[in-house]
Amino acid sequence: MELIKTLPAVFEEFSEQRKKSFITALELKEKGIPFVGGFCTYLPKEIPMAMGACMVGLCSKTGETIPDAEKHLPRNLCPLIKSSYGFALTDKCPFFYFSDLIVGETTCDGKKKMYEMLAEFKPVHVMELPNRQSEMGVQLYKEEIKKFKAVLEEKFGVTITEDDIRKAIHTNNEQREALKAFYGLQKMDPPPMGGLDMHKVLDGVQFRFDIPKATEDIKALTQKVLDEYDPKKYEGRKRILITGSPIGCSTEKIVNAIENNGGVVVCYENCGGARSVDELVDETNPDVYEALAKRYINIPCSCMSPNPGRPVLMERLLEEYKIDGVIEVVLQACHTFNVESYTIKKCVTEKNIPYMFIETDYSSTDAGQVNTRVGAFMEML
Ligand code: BJ8
Repeated sequence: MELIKTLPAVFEEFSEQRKKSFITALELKEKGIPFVGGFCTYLPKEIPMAMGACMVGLCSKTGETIPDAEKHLPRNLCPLIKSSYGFALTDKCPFFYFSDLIVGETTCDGKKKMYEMLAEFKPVHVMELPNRQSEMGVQLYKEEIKKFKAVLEEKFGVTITEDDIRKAIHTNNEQREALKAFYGLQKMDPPPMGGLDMHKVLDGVQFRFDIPKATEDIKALTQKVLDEYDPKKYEGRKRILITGSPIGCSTEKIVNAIENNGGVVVCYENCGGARSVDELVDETNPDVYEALAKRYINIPCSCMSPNPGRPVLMERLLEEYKIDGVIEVVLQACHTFNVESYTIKKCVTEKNIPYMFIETDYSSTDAGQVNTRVGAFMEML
């Protein structure tokens, strides 16, 4: 990344990353580099990366293929699931096409059933993720991670050593540290950037295949944001934390509603933000599989039952980012986050911080309504 570029141009570059990476992916495929596609933060990406494969996220973020998906799937299903399936069905997403193997995981019911259907026309391996963060859960997931390694070794005719895994853990930990330092800039008061710019980076980095280079670019960007800090830009704005389901293309709709009404998004607790980045893999644990299992099963997603880590993370973020208001955004038919919103609301309001719940989907039909509701919420702060 050339640092001569302006800050908006650098943010835009991250935003364009997904599209740009189609060409890079094609070049890498032509060189014989395997591609492994995934849907979830619980997927231990260090295992495919340890064999030199590229990991790519397949969670779709636009509603474009939902009508195709609804030919097979019920209409009243989470848009993330429908749209991801739709992209696979229509082969409109090059990453589905490039993926030599698609890896699912037993998180929510809708996804689990979708994987069964996906396996009828794509090569799919499903990891059995225990839904309980217990010692037994860690042991079960450790065995699943070993099984995943064996599946990759057999499919690609390679051997994945513990040393390879250790290196991949280190590389990814370095990137997690860099990302945390980047989004941690928003602890500043006033914050140095808007929520959409922060999102462009967090989202775009998932489509960078050269992890060390991407990490260097994030570090350089962090420094650049600091160097160009203008406290006046977001002065006096209410500091908002977004939590809930991963919201894909709805991010723009929600963040615009917040930032056009006197707020600024300073923290994302959802996947793509702190939930998926916050914890590192313990590099001192001599058992790499156990280190991975512990780190991944600890992710505080609502598919865990119970899920004590989410209120703990939330309380820490509320304090560190000096949050004035929390907006929970849940995708239509996402039952686990919908039910858990009761606990999250309680955790937030007990700290005397206002909380708002929005249920939405990938369409823009509710943009006006969202804007009105968010506007009223912001006025109340
Ligand atoms: S770790 S948040 S990426 S499961 S698909 S649960 S929106 S109904 S995506 Fe997720 Fe992994 Fe958890 Fe993160 Fe709801 Fe839709 Fe299910 Fe979803």
